[in-house]
Amino acid sequence: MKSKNLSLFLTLLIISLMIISSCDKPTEPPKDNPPQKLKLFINEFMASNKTTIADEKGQYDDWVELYNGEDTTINLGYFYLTDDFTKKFKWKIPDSSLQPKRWILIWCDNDTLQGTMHANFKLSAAGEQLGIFSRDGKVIDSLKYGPQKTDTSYGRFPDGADFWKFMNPTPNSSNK
Ligand SMILES: [Ca+2]
Ligand SMILES: [Ca+2]
Repeated sequence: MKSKNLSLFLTLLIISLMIISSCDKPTEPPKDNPPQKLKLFINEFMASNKTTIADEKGQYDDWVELYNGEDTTINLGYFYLTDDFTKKFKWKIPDSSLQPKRWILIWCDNDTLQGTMHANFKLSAAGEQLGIFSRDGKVIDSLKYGPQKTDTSYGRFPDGADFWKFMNPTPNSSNK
């Protein structure tokens, strides 16, 4: 009788410990916070440039302005620019540092031999798409745009904002 009581006691003790230990366990492993989106923006572009700004060869080509909205420098060499979302890695942006709250101009003239910041595609003034992708294929920024006006740019206002409008071009400077 005594040993029976002891075994009952031990059984109850084990069950109690199991319940307590299961209560201590977190119900699921802690999840990582979703990574914050990098503030690297397609900030302004011109798909029909006749007189606004010429490249190193004196050509009035299409251009895209990127903007670093972060407080730290971004190495652009981690990213790709494309006008076709089915080809995320269409053009690798060359290794270069973009300082915080600064801009950089990329010529979209499909003439990569003219310099480092010359992409291998042009922009369609009738409207198309533009995207920045990271090298692991994540979208950093993207937009689809409609028909464009000659020597009028289309950009975010203010820099890096969600709002887009046609504007007087400000290549390499703050959107107005
Ligand atoms: Ca050119
Ligand atoms: Ca600008």
